[in-house]
Amino acid sequence: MSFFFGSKKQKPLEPVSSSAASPGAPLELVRYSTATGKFEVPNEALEVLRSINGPVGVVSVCGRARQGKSFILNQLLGQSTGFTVGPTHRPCTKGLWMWSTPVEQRAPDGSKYHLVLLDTEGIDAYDQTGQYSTQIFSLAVLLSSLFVYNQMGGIDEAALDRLSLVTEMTKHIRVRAGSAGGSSEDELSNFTPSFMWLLRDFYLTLEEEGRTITPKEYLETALQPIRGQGRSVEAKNAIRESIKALFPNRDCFALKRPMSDENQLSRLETVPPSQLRPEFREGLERLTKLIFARAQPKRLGPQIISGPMLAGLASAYVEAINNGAVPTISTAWQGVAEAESRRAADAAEQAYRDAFNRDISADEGQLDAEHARALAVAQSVFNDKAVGEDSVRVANAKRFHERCQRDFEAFRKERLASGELECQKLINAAQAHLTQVTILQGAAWMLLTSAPDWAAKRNGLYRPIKFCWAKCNADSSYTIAALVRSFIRSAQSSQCL
Ligand SMILES: Nc1nc2c(ncn2[C@@H]2O[C@H](COP(=O)(O)OP(=O)(O)O)[C@@H](O)[C@H]2O)c(=O)[nH]1
Ligand SMILES: [Mg+2]
Repeated sequence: MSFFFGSKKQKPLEPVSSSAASPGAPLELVRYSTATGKFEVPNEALEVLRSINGPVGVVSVCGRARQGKSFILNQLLGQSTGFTVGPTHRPCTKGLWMWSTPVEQRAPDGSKYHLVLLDTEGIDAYDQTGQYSTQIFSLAVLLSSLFVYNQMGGIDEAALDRLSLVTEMTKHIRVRAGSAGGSSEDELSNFTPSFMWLLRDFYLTLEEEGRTITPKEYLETALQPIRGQGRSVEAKNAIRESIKALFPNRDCFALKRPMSDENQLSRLETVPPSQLRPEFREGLERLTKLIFARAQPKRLGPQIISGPMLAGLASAYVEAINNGAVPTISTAWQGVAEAESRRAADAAEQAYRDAFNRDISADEGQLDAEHARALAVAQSVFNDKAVGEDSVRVANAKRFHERCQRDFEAFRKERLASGELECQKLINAAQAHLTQVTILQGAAWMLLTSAPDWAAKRNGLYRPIKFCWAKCNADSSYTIAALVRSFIRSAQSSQCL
């Protein structure tokens, strides 16, 4: 599979803009039907994703319920109401939700890309089984380019233990079909998003041995293996290793408590931003910049993912889970590549039709040249859009070439036939013209030679003769009567008659 072995390290895109208030609404991307026990990807969300042409990044915020995930996403969107923020203990986000209007970003090179923001159901919501949480978590990881893991407070043993879901997840995702169980963390890490551990209501001073440390250093310290022996220590270290192996590109950010007043904390979405603590506002501003800078377009290996590809991946992963299978990245990608290459072939065929000049003359050489020109236009459209392995591309390129060739053959046949007809009509018209001219010339000659004193007036009649001669050569609709009239008029004006 060609995309698997490309280098993962790419020059990061640094967006130059962050979001202003973004109009739109929350839209269900992955819904769980309790009636069927299956996940669904509603069409409305798929259509929004399919409409995003070009690279797309995905920021998902995951973590326990009621810890301000939706609130922080709304802050990223620059609005107080957006994703539902709930004041009660009951979780209000089920499944995966996306913001209906992807946020437009611009890379330093001027190219545009879009960011999709994903809100996820709390992974420990009271009515879930462990497997369900892992599936939600896995889907968010598989679909994002930046995975924000949100939690209250610092990174302690309990917090790390909660992320044992990551180890679970590796059993629920496979890179390649055929490998029994899950894939190794190292192998999976080629496809995992950037990871940001977001700490909320963080009040600790980040210091180590008298030195101020960054949140990233704090995270790395927490991920150091702990000393000791026994199963419990091994399990704790296994979680640390899993996180490190799966998320080689990781960071941490600590946000202060937004307000001191407990009552207002539970309804933050109604509090005007100016009333939030200045240290929280300052942190929020830095966090927003950091998230938008880190949320690069999603990639699978060297392949940059577009909106339609993301829609295809979401459907493929959900379908695999519904079939009781482990979502397999290569299989999902293969399906997407096939669908995309088919779309590319259709687009190329349309481009051929649009480019082909049907007013071309019925000349074999010119027809062939026009076919080659339109085919080159179509090929470049295909090259731009087709993705995936060579075999998939070649098969679809062949399909559109054959269809264009068929189109061309039909057009050539029709054009040559109509060309022949046109030629016949021209020949007939020319023949009719010649006959008429011959008749007129004969009539003109008779007219002249029957004029009185023809020989005497020959010189004076020269101009009218020339005039009438030219007229009947040029215009086959010229009648003998008109010829006579124009000869007489011309001769009278030169006073020959
Ligand atoms: N203490 C505290 N509460 C917050 C914070 N952000 C939001 N909340 C409150 O936490 C509750 C749950 O917020 P919500 O965004 O719905 O949490 P979610 O379930 O994780 O999406 C709401 O009452 C918010 O007002 C925060 O940074 N700190
Ligand atoms: Mg929520």
